[in-house]
Amino acid sequence: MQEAVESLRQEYGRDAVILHTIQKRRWLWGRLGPKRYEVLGAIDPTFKSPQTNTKPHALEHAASSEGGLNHDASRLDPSMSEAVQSLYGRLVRRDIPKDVTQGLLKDVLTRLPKQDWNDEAKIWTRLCSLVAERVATVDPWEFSGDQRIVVLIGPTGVGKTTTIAKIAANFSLIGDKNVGLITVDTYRIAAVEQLKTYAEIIGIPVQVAYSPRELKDCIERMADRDLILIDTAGRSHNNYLQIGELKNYLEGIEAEIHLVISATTKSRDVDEIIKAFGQVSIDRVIITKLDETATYGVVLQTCERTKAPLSFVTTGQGVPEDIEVATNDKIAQLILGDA
Ligand SMILES: Nc1nc2c(ncn2[C@@H]2O[C@H](COP(=O)(O)OP(=O)(O)O)[C@@H](O)[C@H]2O)c(=O)[nH]1
Ligand SMILES: [Mg+2]
Repeated sequence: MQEAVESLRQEYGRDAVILHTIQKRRWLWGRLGPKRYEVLGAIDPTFKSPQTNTKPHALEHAASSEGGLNHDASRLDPSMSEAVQSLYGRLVRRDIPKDVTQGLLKDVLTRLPKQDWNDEAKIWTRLCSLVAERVATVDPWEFSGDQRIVVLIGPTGVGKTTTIAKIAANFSLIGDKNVGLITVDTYRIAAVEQLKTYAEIIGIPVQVAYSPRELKDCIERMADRDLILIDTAGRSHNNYLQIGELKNYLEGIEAEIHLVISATTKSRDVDEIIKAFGQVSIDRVIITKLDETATYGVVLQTCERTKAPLSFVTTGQGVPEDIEVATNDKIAQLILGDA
C-alpha cells in the first residue's frame, strides 16, 4: 500500500490528496488470491500544508470549553490555532459532520500535553488512533454450536439482498456452514425472486414469510442451519408506520440486527435513517457501496450515532467477492485519508 501511495505522490507531488485506498482482500478467499491495492488520489488546490500554530492560549481555552471548540457545532472557533483550523477543514472535507469533527478534535486536544497543541502532525497521529477506537468493529460469528440468526434492515436499494447473498455464499461455499435464507420482503415479486435466484446458485434453502407468525415458523423449520439470514423490505425512513411493522416481525425473535447504510448517503439523511430505524434495536452496522464514493464520513457518522460496531463493508456489485470484514485501523484510514 505504501508503495502505491508513494508512486502516486511521486507522480503528482507531495500535495496529492489520497482519496481512497483499499486493500482488495478477498474475505475468506484471502488465502487463494494475491492481495491487490487500489489508491485513488486527487490534487486539491485548497489544501494548505501544515503550519505552526502561534496561539496556544486560544487552544487551551477552547479545549477546556464546552464542546471543546464552540457551542455552535457548525462553526469552528476562529481563535483556534492554524493547526486545528487546518485539521478541521480537512475532516469536514472528508464529509465528517461538523459536530463529530469538533468532538474528535476536542478529545484529541484534551489527551495531548499542551506543548503539542500546535503540532499538526502529532494531533493527526492521535486523531487516527481516536477514530480507530471510535469505529468499533467485530469479527464475523463464531459457530460454537449455537445457531445465529441475522437480520438485515435499512432503506431501499442500499444493497441488503446483495449483501445477504455475499455473506451466505462466503459462509456456505467457503466457510462450509449450513446457511438458510428467509425473506419477509414480499411487497415485490422481484424481491423474492432475487433472493431465490441467489439461494439456487449457492445451493441453500430459502423460505418466504408473509407474517410475523410465518417468520417464526420458517425459523423453526430451519433449526438445522448454523446461520439464518433474514432479508427485509427497504423501508423509507420517512415512513414510521412501515418501520413499526418491521418491528412487529422482529419481536420475540432472538436475532442480531444489522442496519445497512450506503456510504453514498447524504449526511443529513444518515441521521434521519438512524432516528427512524432506532425504533428497532440495532446491534451491528454494515456500510455498503464504499466503491461509489471518495469520502467516508458516513461510516464514522453511523458508528458514532448508533454506537453499534461495524461488521461488514461492501465494495462492489460482485457476489460473493465484494465484501470485507471491517477492521478498525483500515476503516479509520479510509475515513481520514492519508496524512
Ligand atoms: N457499487 C455497488 N453496488 C452495490 C453494492 N451492494 C449492492 N449494490 C447494488 O445496489 C443495487 C441494490 O441492491 P439490493 O441488494 O437489491 O438492495 P436492497 O433493496 O437493499 O435489497 C443493486 O444494483 C446492487 O448490485 C456495493 O457494495 N457497491
Ligand atoms: Mg432487497
